[in-house]
Amino acid sequence: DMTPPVAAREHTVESFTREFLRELNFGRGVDLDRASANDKYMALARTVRHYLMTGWLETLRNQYRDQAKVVAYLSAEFLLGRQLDNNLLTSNLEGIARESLDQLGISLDDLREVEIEPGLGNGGLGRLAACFIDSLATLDVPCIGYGIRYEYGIFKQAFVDGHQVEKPDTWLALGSPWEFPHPENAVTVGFGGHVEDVTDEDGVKRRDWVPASVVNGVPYNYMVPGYGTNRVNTLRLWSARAPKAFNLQVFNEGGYEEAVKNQTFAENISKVLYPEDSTPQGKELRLQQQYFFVACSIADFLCNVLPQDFDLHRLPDRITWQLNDTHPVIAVPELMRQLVDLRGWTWEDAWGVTQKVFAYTCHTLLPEALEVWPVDLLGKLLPRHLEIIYRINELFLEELRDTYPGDELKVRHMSIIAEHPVRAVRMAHLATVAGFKVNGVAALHSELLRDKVLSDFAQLWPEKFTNVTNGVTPRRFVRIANPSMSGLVTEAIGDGWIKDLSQLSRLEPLAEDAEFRRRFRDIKAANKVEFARVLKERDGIEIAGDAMVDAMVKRLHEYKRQTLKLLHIVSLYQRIGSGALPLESVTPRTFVFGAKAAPGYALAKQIIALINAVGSTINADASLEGRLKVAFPANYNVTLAEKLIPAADLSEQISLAGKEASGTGNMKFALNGALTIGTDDGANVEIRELVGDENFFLFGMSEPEVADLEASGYSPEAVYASDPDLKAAIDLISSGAFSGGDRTLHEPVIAALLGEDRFMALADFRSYVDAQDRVEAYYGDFEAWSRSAILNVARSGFFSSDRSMVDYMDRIWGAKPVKQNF
Ligand code: 26M
Repeated sequence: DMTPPVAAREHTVESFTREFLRELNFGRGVDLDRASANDKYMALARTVRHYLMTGWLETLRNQYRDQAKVVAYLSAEFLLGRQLDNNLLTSNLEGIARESLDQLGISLDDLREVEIEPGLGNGGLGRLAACFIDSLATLDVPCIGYGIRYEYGIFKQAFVDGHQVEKPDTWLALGSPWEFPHPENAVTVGFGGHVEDVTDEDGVKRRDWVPASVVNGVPYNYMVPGYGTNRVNTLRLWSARAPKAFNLQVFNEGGYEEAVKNQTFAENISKVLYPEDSTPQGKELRLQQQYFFVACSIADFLCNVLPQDFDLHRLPDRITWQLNDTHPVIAVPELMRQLVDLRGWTWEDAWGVTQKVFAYTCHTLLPEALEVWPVDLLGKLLPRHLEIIYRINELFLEELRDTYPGDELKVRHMSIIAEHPVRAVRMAHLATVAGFKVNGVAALHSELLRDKVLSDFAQLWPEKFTNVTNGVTPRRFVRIANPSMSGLVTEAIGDGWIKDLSQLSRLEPLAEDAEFRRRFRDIKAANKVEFARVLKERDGIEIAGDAMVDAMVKRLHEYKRQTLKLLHIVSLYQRIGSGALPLESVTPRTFVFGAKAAPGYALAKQIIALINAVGSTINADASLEGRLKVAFPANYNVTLAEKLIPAADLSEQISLAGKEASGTGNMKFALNGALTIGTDDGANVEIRELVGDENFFLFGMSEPEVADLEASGYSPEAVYASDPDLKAAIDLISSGAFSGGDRTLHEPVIAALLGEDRFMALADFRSYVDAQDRVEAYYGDFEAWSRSAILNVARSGFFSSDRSMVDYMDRIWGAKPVKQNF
């Protein structure tokens, strides 16, 4: 009998309490009256996971039985956020757990706060991966997420005198109740060494990689439960360990130092998440991480997930490896090595299969964000893989020269190998050559990929290129984060929207219903009070409970233009101070910022310091009577997002057009009834198209206008000189008004804006301030604003990651849902 102790059906308060106390006593070894908050949280988490176990086991059993096509989502990042709430929702246990804990005198909400979120990602790309696996489970699609179990996730941000300080994220300090380690299934991965020619017994010659060191990958499995289905997929994150046997051998040869070194080498690999999300640093350890998790994942799928006797020629029927950006692209030569070197396949057979199993998602348009690996580094770490890449390139260039005879310039541009400034592998080219599909993450982004960044490839293989607009999971970002609005929506249209977000369109007529608008407003107001409470408790920040909440939350990067929003705030402050703007006419507003800067990105850190400096000055200025507040809570993360987004009125999506691939925060805000002020960039384009011009504040240059201005020569100095408000705002910063009279402190930020202003913040300033004036006027008409807010919700169903997954299935994977019976 394979039935776990708690069957899925057995949902009663009594059985839940029994399980919970068992976990407390036998799992934690404590009595209820002596249990710490962590004990209770752990016992609760383990109780909840029991209820999901039947579905997980069933899913695994069926995977063997059905041999259905599986999506393997390969991603260096999964930014999961807290697990308890999601698992309570999918197991349908929230009500029962609350009542059970109530009876025991425990508050469920207190225990929720104990969980430290797994922050195993930087931002958009990592969070997208988490939304996608949630949606695939909900849609009953077989999927395995493969990634890295970083011991330290994205750093914990603190502010010291307004400057960012990074602290280690010790998310595992108290252990995680959600992971299932399987050291007995460890996979071995090689690094370094050399390649030899060998001839085996049958006289067949092959290349044999002899690594200098080996590392074990220990899989940690996590449940990925679907909502409203009993499917529970798996997220498998790899943790690096030194192999005992290897060390023993070295020890016996007297190499104590060597053995310890290898131990350190091995365990460093999954130690820490790299916090850069836009300019890859080309660090050796990063490449080790990439190869480590990819090699573990491929070996795992070929040897453990597929049946022993599986004919790998049929691999394309069983799997698509979806490459989340170029970070896992080393999987391409790794699969070739598995087939050619380890299984003796011909190059042609192996390449034929390889080209049918990989698909590549690109997440950027910034040239400096495209990963390249110097061949010196790659060849030292993965000598055989470099050979394979060279061979792939050789054959590819041959094909190119056939197609474009005499066009050596084109051949050089398209080559997988760059020659300058150093010889290096262009990972995006490798992914595009090997992948059977390449997709961008929003309509505009995919267009620009096709017509600009990868235009040569799109010309050669037009059918390879496609778009899948990103989405977000409505479970976490609506149902869980905004329970009150969810209740109202469900009362109006039933609860079908949670699994089919297009049903939100049925709310449209209610935008005209005054009573519905009032209730919708009341909920937003209550969410603001709750957000204010959280800010007070979490950060000691005091904000008005009823001011407009104007939020810009995303990684700090020049292209996203946090400086543009800051210039608007400074300009308001300056105009109020000068008497140009009467204080009574200004709507009370809280400007919320949340942003981490990559530790090595000096200018980004200076921008953070400037935002904090402006914030302190404004917040301390009694003459403003509290009408303007700047709230910049440190360490913005998924947990805080779930509190902020439901409270927001205005969503700032103000990147320079043509730079933000998609954005996904924009979708979360719209779905929670915030209006967007934004440029015609990324998924903003699609949001505006769907919600309507009247319900969106568009400003700034369009992408073609940006390109024109770039071509004709852009002078930020000239813009500064010609706009008195802009000049006054910048001069106020330069005067030392926000730095106790120090005129040098914020100089680098000002110099970057007046010097090059690479992302044309000054060029869009006037248009932005005008749009903010429209915001201000519209907000005063609260009935009109509420109508627009409701229409944003009603018309944003498209941005469910469930829809994204259906698009991936149709356009790329050819995978299908596999329903299982309860
Ligand atoms: C690469 C190499 C070495 C170290 C780190 C990296 C790296 C890590 C994360 C590079 C980029 C990373 O993330 C980029 C990212 O988050 N892109 C965003 O992806 C979102 C989902 O598609 C989009 O919505 C955003 O527009 C895009 O900026």
